[in-house]
Amino acid sequence: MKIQQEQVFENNKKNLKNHEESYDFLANKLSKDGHDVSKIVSELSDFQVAIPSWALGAGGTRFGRFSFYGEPSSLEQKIDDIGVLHSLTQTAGAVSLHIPWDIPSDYAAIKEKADALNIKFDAVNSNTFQDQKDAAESYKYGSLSNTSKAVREQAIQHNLDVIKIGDKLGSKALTVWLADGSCFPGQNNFQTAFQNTQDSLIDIYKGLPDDWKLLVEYKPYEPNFYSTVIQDWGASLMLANGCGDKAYTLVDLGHHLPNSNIEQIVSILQLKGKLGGFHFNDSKYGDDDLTVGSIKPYALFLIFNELVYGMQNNPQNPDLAWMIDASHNVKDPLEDLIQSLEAIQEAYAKAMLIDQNALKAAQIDNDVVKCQEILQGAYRTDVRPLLEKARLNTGGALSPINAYRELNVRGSLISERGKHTVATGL
Ligand code: PSV
Ligand code: MN
Ligand code: MN
Repeated sequence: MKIQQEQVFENNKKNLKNHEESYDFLANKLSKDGHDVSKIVSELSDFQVAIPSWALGAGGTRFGRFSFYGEPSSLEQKIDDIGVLHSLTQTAGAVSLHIPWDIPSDYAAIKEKADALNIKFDAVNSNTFQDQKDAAESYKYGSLSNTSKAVREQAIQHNLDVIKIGDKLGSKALTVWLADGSCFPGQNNFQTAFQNTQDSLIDIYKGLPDDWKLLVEYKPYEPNFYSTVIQDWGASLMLANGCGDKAYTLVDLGHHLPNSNIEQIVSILQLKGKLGGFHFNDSKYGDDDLTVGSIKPYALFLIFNELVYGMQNNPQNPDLAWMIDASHNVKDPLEDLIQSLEAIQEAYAKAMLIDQNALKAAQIDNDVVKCQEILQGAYRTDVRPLLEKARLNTGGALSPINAYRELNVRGSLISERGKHTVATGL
């Protein structure tokens, strides 16, 4: 299944007039308010988010999994699906692979396919949270933190292998997320587990090519429910600092205890030049991995406010690796990803409308009411015509969800691949 540019163009026709009217109205108003509208639109067109290979099939819980049919069952098919997303949204120009779920059988062919669809290989993810077939050692009691040297060595070697795989594809970052921790008090010595993890990460870091980054992802709980070795941004930052300049903290929105102030974490990490990457999703309770912006869109906007501020004011912080890390049980995964991409773009566009100078002046005056008015004024603006314009300028669909349905993408995938397919991954 490949969407032709011509199909998108035809599909846009019927909505073009409506779009032009709403865009002109909004652009006029924003220009009068002093915004550089074409700059905002081109920033939106440039903003690309990696799609994780494991989000293309229906998710599941430990209680069950309900297929959406026509799911990709090979890496080639996963790249094809991202091609569909990218044709419609022009925002999904990258893929993030999870190894060993996505080991390419033919590197040249995979690269060629991704190139043809304009898809880059973003951060590669290692997996030491599952035992692999025929592996000598088990990760049941941890990987990089394990008390057994043999287990730690196997996990280190896996990460070095993942770097090699990513290198062949053009990736420039390794993301490490560990399930390591303990389920019961007394099970682990916290200090030993942390020190083992640091030493193991340093060994991995030594194998990192010069132009690569090591992204250390944190998460407070699950699958371990008493303690997790890399539980929060502080632990991640300590470990990154212990490795060196090419190691950074990765923030996954779902990896915080309820009510954590994620925007503040993001802000301070950028100040210290240590925010390396981002996993977008949304949640009500824990690591729910729901569609981005579906539960707390205002929190997402506040995070983007800090990200925009950091991108403008913190040259010490590198460009970020953006990725969606969502998956659930009840939506067509491609529709879910389209909605997530739209929510990310919307939050980004609204954050770009914040008058940073006026906000700074109001902060200095301690005009608390004005500060809130400035933020919420931007948040309440319906920026969707700007997103439409950004997509239109780059050959995307005015309404990706409607186009996806009208072009019967899922139906075509089912007739190509069959009904009972299973995507590799969780
Ligand atoms: C863990 O919950 C996580 O967020 C990590 O990023 C993993 O790599 C990903 O989910 C997929 O399991
Ligand atoms: Mn994640
Ligand atoms: Mn997660």
